[in-house]
Amino acid sequence: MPKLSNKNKKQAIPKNVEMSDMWGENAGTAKTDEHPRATWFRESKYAMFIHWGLYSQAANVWNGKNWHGISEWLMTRSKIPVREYEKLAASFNPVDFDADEIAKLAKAAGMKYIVLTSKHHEGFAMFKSAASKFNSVDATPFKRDVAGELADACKKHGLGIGFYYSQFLDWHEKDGAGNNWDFPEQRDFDKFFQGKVLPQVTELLTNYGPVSLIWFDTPGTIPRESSQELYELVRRLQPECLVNSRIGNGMGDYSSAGDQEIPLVVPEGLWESVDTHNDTWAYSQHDHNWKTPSEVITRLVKVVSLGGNYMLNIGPTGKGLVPAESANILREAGRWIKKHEKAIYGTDKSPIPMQPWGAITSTPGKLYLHVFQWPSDGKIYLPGLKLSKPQATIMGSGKKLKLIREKGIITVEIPSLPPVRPFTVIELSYDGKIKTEGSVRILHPGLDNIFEAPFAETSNCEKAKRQWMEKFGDWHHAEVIEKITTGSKMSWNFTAFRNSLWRVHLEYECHQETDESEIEFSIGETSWRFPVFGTGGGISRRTRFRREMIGVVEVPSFGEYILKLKGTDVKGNNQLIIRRIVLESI
Ligand code: H79
Repeated sequence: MPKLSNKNKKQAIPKNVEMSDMWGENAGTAKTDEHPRATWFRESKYAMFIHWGLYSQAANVWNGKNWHGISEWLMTRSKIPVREYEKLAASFNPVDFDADEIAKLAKAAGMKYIVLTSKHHEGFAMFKSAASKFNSVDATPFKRDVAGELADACKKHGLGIGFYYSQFLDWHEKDGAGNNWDFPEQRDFDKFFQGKVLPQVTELLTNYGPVSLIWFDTPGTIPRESSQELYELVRRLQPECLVNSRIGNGMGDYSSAGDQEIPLVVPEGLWESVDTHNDTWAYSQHDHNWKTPSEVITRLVKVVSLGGNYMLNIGPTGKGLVPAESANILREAGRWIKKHEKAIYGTDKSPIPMQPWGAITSTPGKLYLHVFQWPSDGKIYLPGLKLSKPQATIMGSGKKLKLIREKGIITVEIPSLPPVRPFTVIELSYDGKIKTEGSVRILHPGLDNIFEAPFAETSNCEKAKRQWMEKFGDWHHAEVIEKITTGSKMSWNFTAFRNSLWRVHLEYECHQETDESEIEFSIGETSWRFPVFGTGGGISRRTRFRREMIGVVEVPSFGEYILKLKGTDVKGNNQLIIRRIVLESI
């Protein structure tokens, strides 16, 4: 064990650990763009997360009962006693595990680094550890060092390697946080921290060559001194190793968004989104809800267009195999990514927010237009941008596209059908520097035009984030406007090209006591009032947005407009939240 600089007071963690900081989101976090590995991180864009441990063998079934949701939490859900859980180790023999195959899969998928759960909350180390015999070498018939094999395979294939390490929750240890069914008594967190966490993190950073990053998780109520000590340990052992924000207490070199969260607005500093492929991180026998290749690509590109990295998870089985559907989907997405690598790796964020047709990535002198919705009017508009000598081609074929200026807005003329499936990317070159000016939102004919909460101007109400679970531990996130009362105002500016007709939908959640509250909608001279209805939210604690049609509006002619919503008679106390308004082309 290393000599520790900080003096450590005994830290008692309360019996019922309140997860006050699940994801380190209370952090000030991660503004170190000067980190030695910052450029590598920023350019990599796409990574593989692997959740693999004893829970993979149980596959979300215990004593014949199926659990749904995140399967690495099985031990707490079934309140499995430590002694019984340890039997999973005694039969853990994933003979099909092949680190080389997994590295090859990551390569084929287009991923640049791999992060393995070296120890999840269950407390089992997937590496040889002198600090705890509860590890893949000493406690199993398998007797292999998974972290080591994967680190070697990554090195061989030119991939980065990172280790997930759960530094606060540890259900195997009396003094780790979280296990109240075996260990109801007061715990001595620092004893666990000094005796297991620091030594194991030391092992990870000593025995496997250069480690690209350490991915801590679920800081909960970890003491500030512990986060600090951990951070200093990493810095000392491997100065180039990146640390994510879930180390807790506002520390870390980059920030991880919430589980499965893809933000709408560019976060500060270096950042990433982490995502499940289905609705669990670790393998579950009965979860087949895979994101399709198109969804994987869309989510990756959205994140990259906001300047972040996308880390997508796989959950190998108890035998060490990646589920075939998951692997095939990743490879399929990878084929598209390979053809469009210039539009992804090493790119920077978009100069304007998401457009109705898709998202933009950029490099100096180029914009890459990733078209998710192919417009039926044969045009892609680029509102708010001024470019000198722009030229457009289709990525792949190099076919030139005509560019025109329509009412001062750069417009790309596109063929009637997308030439590349599932998505076509248009490469737009220009001279000199990009300039942004004027409205970045235009009503795009033939498409759904979405007015999202974070882009509204508001008064007497507030922008906020909501998160909830669908299946257990399967997080969903929404950005909304809350604290809406009588007199609240929300507005969005936009440009319209010509006379056009739109169906208006409102996506909101409204509790029963606020049922039949009244809101006013207006665009230009047109306005009307409409009721909102209880959506049933709050009963199951899951947010249940409802997308309700509220009318049809005519936008008279070319010009600048403001879409406004106003609370005219809102009952209840903060019981209505608005997520977005959608103008659907008629
Ligand atoms: O490793 C994956 C998850 O197991 C881990 N993060 C990802 C990357 C994770 N651990 N905890 N959490 C995510 C969030 C914890 C949420 C909680 Fe709960 C809400 C803990 C207590 C209430 C969900 C519901 C878990 C237990 C009950």
